[in-house]
Amino acid sequence: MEELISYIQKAVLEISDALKFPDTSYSQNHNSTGDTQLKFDILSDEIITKTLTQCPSLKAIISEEKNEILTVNENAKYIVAYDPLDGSSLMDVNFAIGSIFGIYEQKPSAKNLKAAVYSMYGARLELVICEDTPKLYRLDKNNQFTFIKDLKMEEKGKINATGGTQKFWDEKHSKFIKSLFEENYRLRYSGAMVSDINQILLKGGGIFSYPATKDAPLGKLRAFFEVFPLAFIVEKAGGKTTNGNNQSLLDLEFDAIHATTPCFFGSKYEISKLLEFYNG
Ligand code: P6P
Repeated sequence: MEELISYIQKAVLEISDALKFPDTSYSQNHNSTGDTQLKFDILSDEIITKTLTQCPSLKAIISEEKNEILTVNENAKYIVAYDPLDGSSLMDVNFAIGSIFGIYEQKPSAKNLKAAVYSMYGARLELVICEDTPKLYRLDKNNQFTFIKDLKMEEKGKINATGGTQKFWDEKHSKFIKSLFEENYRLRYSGAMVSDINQILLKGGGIFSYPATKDAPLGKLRAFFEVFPLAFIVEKAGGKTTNGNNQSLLDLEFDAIHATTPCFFGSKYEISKLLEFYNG
């Protein structure tokens, strides 16, 4: 596992360097989810693929930017599912964005998730690496990742990150979101899931929601390389997750590698409150 994580660090460093002078234009291509690909989406996917395929313990790759699973070494142990540049549509406004990695043993399934990693390409380059405990690292002056602290979610927070187009929310979701604002929660939503959940983790609490909506009844966010890795990290930090009905996003099973799901990540108080609104 440590060897594979060191290859992820190498890829993240190369993406971070390339982001200093990026081409922010769009390609002519679309990914499996129908998103028009930025040239930098394709470049970051190429950087990760080129780097990770050098790792002897890599069995296969699942990527937001690849239609199919890419088998590398049938006899190796780990499958890595990644979003090479989550929030890439915000590159043109210079918002913080990141790469998300889920590391699965033998088979891509939430119960086989053994580690999750995400990077934050912001004012500083940071990494959160989670096997048993989410650990924050920061790139130092010697170009080394230095451990900063363990991440822990409090019982309750103040941040409300409200995804999805509001006019397409159903009534119970609108009532839930309104109830948090009536408790003085603050709206903190950038449009990059990894950055919005990173803020909730580092501020110690709150909720990120991307519900089923009339225009996305199965949700928008992808299970294997967005939802499961971040749910793994939030739960290891002491938070809770749900799809609006169950007790954990990590109980969900999907076959399609680009499957999406409604998803909620947060402190215990906010998730319990959501489940009351969602299930009467
Ligand atoms: P909306 C970015 O494209 C992304 O996949 C997530 O990072 C983000 O949370 C979501 O889509 C934003 O979607 O519909 O709010 O613009």
